[in-house]
Amino acid sequence: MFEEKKAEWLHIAESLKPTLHRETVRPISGMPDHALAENDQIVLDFGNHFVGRLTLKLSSQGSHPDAPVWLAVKFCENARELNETLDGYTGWISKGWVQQEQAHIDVLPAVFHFSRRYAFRFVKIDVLALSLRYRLVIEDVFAEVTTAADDSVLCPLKGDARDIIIDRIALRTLRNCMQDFFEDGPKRDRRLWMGDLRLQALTNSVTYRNDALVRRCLYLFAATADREGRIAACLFTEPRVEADDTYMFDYSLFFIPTLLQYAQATGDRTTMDDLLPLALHQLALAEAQFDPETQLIRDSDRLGWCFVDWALPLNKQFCAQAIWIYCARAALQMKTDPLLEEKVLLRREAARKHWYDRERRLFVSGAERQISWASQVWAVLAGIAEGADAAACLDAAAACPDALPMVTPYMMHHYAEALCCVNRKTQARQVIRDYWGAMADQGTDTYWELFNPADPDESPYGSPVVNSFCHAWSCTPAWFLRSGILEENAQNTRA
Ligand code: RAM
Repeated sequence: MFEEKKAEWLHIAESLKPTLHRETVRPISGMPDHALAENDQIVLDFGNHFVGRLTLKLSSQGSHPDAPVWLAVKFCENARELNETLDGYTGWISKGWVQQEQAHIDVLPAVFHFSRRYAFRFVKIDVLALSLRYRLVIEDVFAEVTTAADDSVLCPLKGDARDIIIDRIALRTLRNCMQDFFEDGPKRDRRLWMGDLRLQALTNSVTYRNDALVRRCLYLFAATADREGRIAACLFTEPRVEADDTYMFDYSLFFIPTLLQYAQATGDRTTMDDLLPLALHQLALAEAQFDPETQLIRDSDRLGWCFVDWALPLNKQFCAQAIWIYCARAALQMKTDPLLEEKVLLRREAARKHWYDRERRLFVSGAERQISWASQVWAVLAGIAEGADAAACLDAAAACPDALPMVTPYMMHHYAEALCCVNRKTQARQVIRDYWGAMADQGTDTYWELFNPADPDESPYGSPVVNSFCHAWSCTPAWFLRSGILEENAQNTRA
């Protein structure tokens, strides 16, 4: 499907590759004022989170160096990573993501460039070996850092001091994920993920306004749809543009609201019209997942069949139905379709009939009738819960100690947005101040992939050493604070 369009779509995507803004930055503290001996350690602080490549300018003191310099260099997004080690690592994703390497430098003086790009605020250098006859002089350390975001287009946020801090960190998060495309995290996975793109594009629309980058990413996804026309959950751009062989029910469908959002933010109808058939095709592909009798989505035990949140025990059946409805509604905003409209109503009713627990006033999911926060949030966002029921299901989750909690800033975004939908603006603001504010209170420059205030070691990967601490999907406080959605009289829903 769409095979004849893909070369052209790829061409458009590549023509929109950004010219990155480059800057040279130096540490604000930690530069040694003396020559280093074997086993010495320094920690350089660059004063903010950056993405780029490091250079060391080195020389020696004493006799002519008669042995190589052997250094261990660790790049850390935040201070907690400085003391983490890989000893006993049992996580299930590659420890290759941990930002550390060793270097041997045979000849001094030397200008040593690290070829790999890193995401960091701190750089820790351990002198593993010199010889007794000379010492190492660190003459200069600098990094060439990059972003596709133009800081000069930003307007300062006015108002509450805490909100200003929360916004600043959100902007930094988005900015540093904006490279050749919208990366999910510049430490890890450095990939274009649909779920992350949707929230990045949203925040970009009220901040950096790099609409061309959003358009590029839409075309990258379009160009890499598989033979059936299914959009992948994520894609690589190196060594060539290629979809990952990972497909998620929700991430494929989110191409639809991401396209709508882009069209609404830019008024670019040409792109919308060009990509709309592919967007609508995602709904057609999703049909196979529905039971035509009940109009309910079939559950699946395939790990990651539908993402929703990084909570492994979460049953996704209800959320998947809600996300289908949410995306179908976004499609209807781009193209009228009476049949689709009817299907939305049927599936909404089916969801209410099978999964609404009238006594408790909340939605359950799966054969075990699991109660989760995620189900209530998506019930609201999809309009399955309406009127007084909508706020009631969010309250019911809060009142139910067994409700499966939310894990990621990604899910918390949806919760705050659901609160706006039910006109709980003050509460939404408080969620942002409490949740993202708690990360800010820890002195972070960028927001994280995972944050559980009750468990700082929370990681879906088995160890926090591979967590990403500048993660795209947590940049949305800047959208909440700048779009006006938190204002009492603002429109409560969007695609
Ligand atoms: C992780 C990444 C990414 C996310 C996927 C589903 O691998 O953090 O951001 O979208 O999960």
